[in-house]
Amino acid sequence: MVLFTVTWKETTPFEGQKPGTSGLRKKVTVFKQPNYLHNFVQSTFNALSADKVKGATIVVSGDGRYFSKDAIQIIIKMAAANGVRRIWVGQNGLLSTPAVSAVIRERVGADGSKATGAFILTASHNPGGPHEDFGIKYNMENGGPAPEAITDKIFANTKIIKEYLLAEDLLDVDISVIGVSSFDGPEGPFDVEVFDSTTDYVKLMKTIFDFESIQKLLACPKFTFCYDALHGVAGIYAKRIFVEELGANESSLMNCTPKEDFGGGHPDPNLTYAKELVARMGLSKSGSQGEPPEFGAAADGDADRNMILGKRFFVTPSDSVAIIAANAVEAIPYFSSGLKGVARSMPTSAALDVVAKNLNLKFFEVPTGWKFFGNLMDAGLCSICGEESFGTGSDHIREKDGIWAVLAWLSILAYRNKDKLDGDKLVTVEDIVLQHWATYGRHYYTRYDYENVDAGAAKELMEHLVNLQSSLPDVNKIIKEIRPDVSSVVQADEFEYKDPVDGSISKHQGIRYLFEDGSRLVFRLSGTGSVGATIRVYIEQYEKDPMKTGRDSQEALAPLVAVAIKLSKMQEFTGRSAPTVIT
Ligand code: G16
Repeated sequence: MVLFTVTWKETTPFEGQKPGTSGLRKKVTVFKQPNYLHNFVQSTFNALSADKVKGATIVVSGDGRYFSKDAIQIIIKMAAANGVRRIWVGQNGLLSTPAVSAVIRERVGADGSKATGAFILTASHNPGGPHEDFGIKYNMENGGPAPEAITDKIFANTKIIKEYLLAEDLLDVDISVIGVSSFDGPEGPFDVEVFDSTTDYVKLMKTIFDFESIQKLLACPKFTFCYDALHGVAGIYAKRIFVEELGANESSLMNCTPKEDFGGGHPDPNLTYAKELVARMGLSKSGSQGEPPEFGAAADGDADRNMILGKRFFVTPSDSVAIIAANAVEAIPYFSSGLKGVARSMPTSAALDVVAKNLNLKFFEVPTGWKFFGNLMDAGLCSICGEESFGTGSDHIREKDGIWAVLAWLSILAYRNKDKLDGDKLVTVEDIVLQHWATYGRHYYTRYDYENVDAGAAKELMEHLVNLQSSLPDVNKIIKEIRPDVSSVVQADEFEYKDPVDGSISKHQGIRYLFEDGSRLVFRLSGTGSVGATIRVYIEQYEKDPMKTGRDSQEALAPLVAVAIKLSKMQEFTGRSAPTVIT
C-alpha cells in the first residue's frame, strides 16, 4: 500500500467563481492560475454534506478537453486529502456528460460501492485548447447537475476560502490503463479505479431501445447514415454503439477521435459550426458532393447535445423533442407503457405543448438549464424533455443525452419502416417531420445569437426590454410602426418559475413578449459563455393551416425578426448589424 500525507494549503479567494447555467466555465489560462481550480474544488467539497465526501465514491472525468488530465490529478489529490474513499475515472479521463449521469445511477463497484456524485470536466460546446475554454461542474447522487441551493453554497464558499486540503505526495495515477490503484492515508485506504468509459452507458441504452430493429434499418442498403462527433467525447460511444453494436459502416463516422482541442473546431452541433456534416447532408449553400445520406447527426464536446438532420433537411431541436414524444410509446420499448409527462425549457418552441395537449400528457415549462427537469423526473412527473439549445433526453438519466436522441430517431425510423425495408422507398426524416406538422401544425422557429457582446451593453439592452414592458400600448405602437402586419403583444413579462416539486422560485429567467396569434419573442443572456456576454433572441410563430406549413422558416419569420431587432435596439446597444449565429 502506498502511503500519502495530507497538507493544509493556504489560499485566497478568486473573484467570479460563480457557477453558470451548467458549472464554472472559463478560459484555460484562468483555470491554470495557481490555486484557481483547487479553490473551486475545495469550495465544492465544503458545500456537500459530510457523508457525500468522507468515505464516499466520486466520479471524475469529462470530454477530454485540454487541461482535463492535469485537473483530474489535482482533484484526485484533493479528494484523497478530504477523506473520499474512492475515485472512479473513465479510461483516459473520458466520460460523456450523459455517461457520467449513467455511471452515478447505475454502476456498482466490485465491493458493492455506488457513486454519490461527480466532477464533470467540460465546457460543453465551447472550443478547447490552451487559449480556449475549460469547465467543471458537480453532479449529485441522482446523476443530475447540482441544484441552485448547492451551487449558491459553492459560490459563497469561493468568496471566503482560506485553505484547501491536498495529498501532495500522492503519485499521479496512470489513467490510460484500466485497473485500481490503492493508497493509504491518515484516514484509511483510498482507491482510484480506472474503468471502461462506454460499458455502463451501452448497457443502459440496450435496456431502452430495440437494438435489433435499429440494426435491421442500418443494414438496409437504402438507409444511409452518418454521425459527426466534432472530435468530442461522443466519438468513443459512436464507435461502440453505431459501428460495433448496430453494424453501421465505420465510414459513416466523422471526426470520432476525441481531441483536446476538438481539431481546432467549435464543438457545437448546429448549422454554423458542424460545417462538414452540414455539407455532407446537402445543406450547405455550395451544395453537396454526391448523394447525401438519409440520416445525419452530430454531438457537442461532451455529447449531451445533438443535432438531427435528414437528407437536405434540418430538424429544429424544438420539433425533435415534440416528434420523439409523439412517437415514443410505439417506437421505443422503454416508453411502451406510456409517458409520465413531458417538459421543455421556456425559450423552446411550443411544438411539444401541442403534442402534450393532443395526447393528454402532463406538461411543464421550466427555465433554461437541465437541472430544472431533474426534480420533475425524480418526482415521476416527466419522461421526455428537451430544449431549443440542441438538448433532448429522458428520465433514464438526469442529463440531456446526445446519443440517446440519435437512437430515439433511429428507433422511430426503424418503426416507421419496419414493413418497408424490402420495398422501393423508405419513410424519411423529412416525411416524419412533414407528417408531424400536418397533424399538429408547425412552429416556425429561429434563434439569433449575438456572441461576445460587451457585457455592459448587453445588460442595458435587457433593461431596456424590461422597461418597455410597463406599457403594452406603447409596445404595440412601436411594433406597428416597424411591421404593421405583425400581430399585437398581449402579455409581456420576465419568466418566473415555481418548481412544482420543492416550491423553489427562480426569477428573471428570460424576457418574453407574447403575441395574440401565439407568436413569441424571447430575449435572454446566455449562462454558458466564458467571456463577454451572448444575447440570445428566440423567435417563434405558430401555423396551424397545413397548406402553409411548408415555407422557408427565415422567410416566414422575417417580420417578427425585424420587430425583435428594432424593439430591442440591438444595433444601438451592441453595434452589431447581424447575429453571429442563426439557427
Ligand atoms: C447548458 C445546460 C442546458 C441549457 C444550456 C443553455 O447546456 O445544460 O440545459 O439549455 O446550457 O445555454 P445558454 O445559457 O448559453 O443559453 P450545456 O450543453 O452548455 O451544458
